[in-house]
Amino acid sequence: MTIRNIATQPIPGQKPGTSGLRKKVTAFMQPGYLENFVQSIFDSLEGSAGQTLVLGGDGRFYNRAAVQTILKMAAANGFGKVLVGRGGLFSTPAISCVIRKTGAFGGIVLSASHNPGGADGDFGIKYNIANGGPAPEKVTDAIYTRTGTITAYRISDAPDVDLDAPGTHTIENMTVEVVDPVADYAELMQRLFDFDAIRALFARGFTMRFDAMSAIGGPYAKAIIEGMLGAPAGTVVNGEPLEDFGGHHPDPNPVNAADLIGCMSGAAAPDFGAASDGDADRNMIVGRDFCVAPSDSLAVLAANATLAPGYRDGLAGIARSMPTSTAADRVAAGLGIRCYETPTGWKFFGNLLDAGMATLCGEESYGTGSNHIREKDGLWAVLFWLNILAATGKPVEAIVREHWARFGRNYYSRHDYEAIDSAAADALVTHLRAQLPSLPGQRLDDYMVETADDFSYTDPVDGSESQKQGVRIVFAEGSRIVFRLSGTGTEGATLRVYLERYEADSSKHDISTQTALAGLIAVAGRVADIAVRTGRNAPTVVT
Ligand code: G16
Repeated sequence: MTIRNIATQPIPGQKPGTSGLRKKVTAFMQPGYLENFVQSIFDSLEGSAGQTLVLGGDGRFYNRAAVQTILKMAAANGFGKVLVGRGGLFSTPAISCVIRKTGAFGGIVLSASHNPGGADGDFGIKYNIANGGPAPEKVTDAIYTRTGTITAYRISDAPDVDLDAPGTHTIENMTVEVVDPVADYAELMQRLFDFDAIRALFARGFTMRFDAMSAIGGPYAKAIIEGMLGAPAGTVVNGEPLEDFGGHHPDPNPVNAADLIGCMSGAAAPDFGAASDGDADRNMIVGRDFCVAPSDSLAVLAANATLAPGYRDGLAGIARSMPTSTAADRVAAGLGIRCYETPTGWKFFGNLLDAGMATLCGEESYGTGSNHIREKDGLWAVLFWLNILAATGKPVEAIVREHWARFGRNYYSRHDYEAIDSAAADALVTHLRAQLPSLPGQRLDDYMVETADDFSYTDPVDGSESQKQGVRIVFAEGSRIVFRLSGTGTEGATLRVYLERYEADSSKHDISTQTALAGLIAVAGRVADIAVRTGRNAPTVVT
């Protein structure tokens, strides 16, 4: 085995977005593309010599090849040990769990999350730090800077490791341990939730359908829900991770998980439905004929947290991303705790969790999690719901309706305009920003503008600042419109329009969401001049 220095040149555009570097698989497979980025990660780390790295991905196309390359580069860059999931697999939450449990130096997650897989799909890579969470902006900025000056990368010419053979292997002076990707995570879940009560619930005939969308959530859901909790075989569907996710778009929302939504309707519908995404950090919760909005799910979990053993002592605080509805804020106010509002990107929750300021976190983009790890966690949210269902004996819909009756309902929807022209998207945002000073005090149809700004955030723990995190127009009585451009897409730009209206009166909690928001949708279209600037008369996806 020899370590080789391979000359290379900077490749433009290797800038991490909302969550790591995401590009088309074809971009990643260009000579040196992955290697440049990985070397830039390693060059940006201090004190990694002899340390342990955790490595794995969601099993999408190119996962195995990328794992082999990264193992050889880690050995050439002086790491002491790499813990890699069997088959090169790890869900994102499980990597976070294993980094924390083993005291590893950090981890590399190979995933483009909810983006489609396969040879024509997307690939992604993300570095996680020692707390188990995504690297903060100062680290990702340093990595990006390095990609612009790189001249060589280091790699061993050792043969490939047998990723399907659990146990210890060696590359140069580095140990490679192929581990069970599920075990540590399953053990953690067992400590947080009342597995006896959930087992008893299934034993009483409670039925569930968990759609893993042919992604990495399958092995975890099968081991825990069918294995440890005794749900009948077949409860987990699409449970085998496939390189192209079996053609699924593994983004668990009512549009992409239409099959699950269909199964949750009618007399034969199971009591409870759930889905997770490509890397198993997102979740969707469904009752019979009833979808739970992610922002509501966060609020319900927070309001019922003490039913789960891991949260029996209550919550220190709640955190949500800025575009997420303010339903959680109302629960926090009721509990007398703080609700923090952060920019979009799970990495912004890390400091609040580390400092013990927040216990639960959540986002409108089907992400929920807590201080048990430093990533959002799809199966965790599903188990939390199961724990609540077991403890209360009530159906999903009743739990949400009772929540609305107590706290009011935040009608909420996100409209995405995908793959629009990037220049047009930038111009739309510029047009919005130009209006900000004149909007407060204006009446837009039925809505009086209270404040309008481009969200900026000062991290209360380390004082770091993040500017231009989304244009928000806040109206009287708790209605909001937020506009931002996605940081995870790989084609053109995606405009996200987030719409929210608060309704305290429980006799008005039965309106369909799009009808309840129709007035705000019209205002958003006009203020941002969406149809003219994007050339689209309707959003691509409405969730
Ligand atoms: C990532 C981030 C989330 C964010 C989501 C969508 O999730 O961790 O915080 O909400 O992307 O971001 P954007 O609106 O910029 O596309 P994931 O599941 O894709 O890793």
